[in-house]
Amino acid sequence: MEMYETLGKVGEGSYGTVMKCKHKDTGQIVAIKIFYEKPEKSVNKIATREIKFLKQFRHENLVNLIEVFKQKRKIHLVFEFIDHTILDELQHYCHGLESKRLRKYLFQIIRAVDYLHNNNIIHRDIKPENILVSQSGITKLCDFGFARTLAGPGDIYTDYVATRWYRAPELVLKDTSYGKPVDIWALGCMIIEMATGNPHLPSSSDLDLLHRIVLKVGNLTPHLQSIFAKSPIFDGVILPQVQHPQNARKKYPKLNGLLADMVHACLQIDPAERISSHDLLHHEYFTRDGFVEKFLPELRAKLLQEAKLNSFMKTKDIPKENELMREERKTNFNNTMINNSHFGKETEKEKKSKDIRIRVFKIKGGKGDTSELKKLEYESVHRQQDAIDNAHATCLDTKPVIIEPPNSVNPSTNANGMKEDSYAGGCMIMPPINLTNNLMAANSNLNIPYSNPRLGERAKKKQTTGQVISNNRQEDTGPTQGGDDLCEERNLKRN
Ligand code: 38R
Repeated sequence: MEMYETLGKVGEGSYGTVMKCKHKDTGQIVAIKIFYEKPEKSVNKIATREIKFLKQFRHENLVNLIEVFKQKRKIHLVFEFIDHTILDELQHYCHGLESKRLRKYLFQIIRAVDYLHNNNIIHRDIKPENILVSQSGITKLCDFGFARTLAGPGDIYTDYVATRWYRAPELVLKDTSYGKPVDIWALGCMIIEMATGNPHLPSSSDLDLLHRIVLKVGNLTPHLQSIFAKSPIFDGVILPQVQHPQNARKKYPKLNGLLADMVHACLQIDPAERISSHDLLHHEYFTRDGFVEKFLPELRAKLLQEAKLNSFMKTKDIPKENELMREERKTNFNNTMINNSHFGKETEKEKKSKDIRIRVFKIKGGKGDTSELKKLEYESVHRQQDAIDNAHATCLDTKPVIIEPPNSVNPSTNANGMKEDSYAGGCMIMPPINLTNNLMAANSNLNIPYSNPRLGERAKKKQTTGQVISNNRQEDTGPTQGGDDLCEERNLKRN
């Protein structure tokens, strides 16, 4: 941490805090996720799970892990810093995102989900807070603390609690055989929110959520209904039977027709009937008017530009990185393409600075929580640019880069394979990954008014860098808010 200057806090959750920091030597701006040091295993479990996923998977629409270290017994994950989140944009554009921008974001978000699903990973906490957006409009899925490999036949998932508003009915009812469709449901909820500015199923308890699902989406399937009837949590509660329009466009009249079709395909009560990420990517919403053909080269160009900009900013002897930073702040939300043509050719030094290294620190005194960190060492060094290039080459079908330890034994390590010196080496290039948290109990009653936690967040979040942003949208933090008033309310708070 001595190597970094702290610029401020950008996030806080049950896992710990996220700080925006600047590397003292290179000037690189990073986001450091600092996990709480907790006697309970849960935080370390989330951290090691996140590291494990980040180690294995790399994609241009997943956030990149730069390094991992432990200091004062706390696990630190150092990520590339990405400008803002979708939630920030929704707070800015309170009636939803403009349709062209929306389509570009959704395409990238679904690409990331498709990549995970192709690798049998479910994210389990897709929500606006977990989608980062760069200034040039590249989106990156983050927070892999809840991500997990798909269970095999007969395997049962252990309990976890995703953010309530985006939770699929089978999760609320604790059906143990859920899978990829839970991410598709969350996507459906998030798409509506991104298009309209209003969360689709804001809810204050599990029962409240189920009630809203039945009112706004559809009646439970017989299987889910039988779990509901047997559940002691919902003892004596009867859910209404509701008639819903069969037609997607009637059901979601505020959405563009093709987007309504897509959302309808995501928000099916029966998980087996939900659309797959693959079919989403090939949905007419994206294929119409040559969008994919036009957007893929644009995305590729943006990625290259950002890679160049990164290496440019990391090169300490390039003058006035601060001007770039200032520019970065000025163009916040502008989403304009950065013109990089003046950057010229990369030097070898610049190229080198693209390597992402995992520095494994010697861990003293930690008990039982270090095994995953230890495994991080002996990883070979890859070039990030290579990964970017590979990703470009395969575009819609990027395969994960699994980083295998080389066979040779590094003489500077101890018996456990741990580096004796911090910063001694143990470098590797990292892929991206993510996860989130949100452990709220589920008791409730239908009459608990829903309050919009965003208002609480907004009150905490200030315009300048380095202010607290709470991402917990499950908290009941204030007075009842109704859908369309939220925007006005938010703007009143803003002004
Ligand atoms: C920002 C910008 C503004 N707010 N994050 C992803 C890492 C990251 C975050 N890289 N760049 C950012 N940029 C941990 C925020 N807030 C934020 C976003 C996501 C806070 C927490 C999380 C969830 C992963 C997590 C930092 N983890």
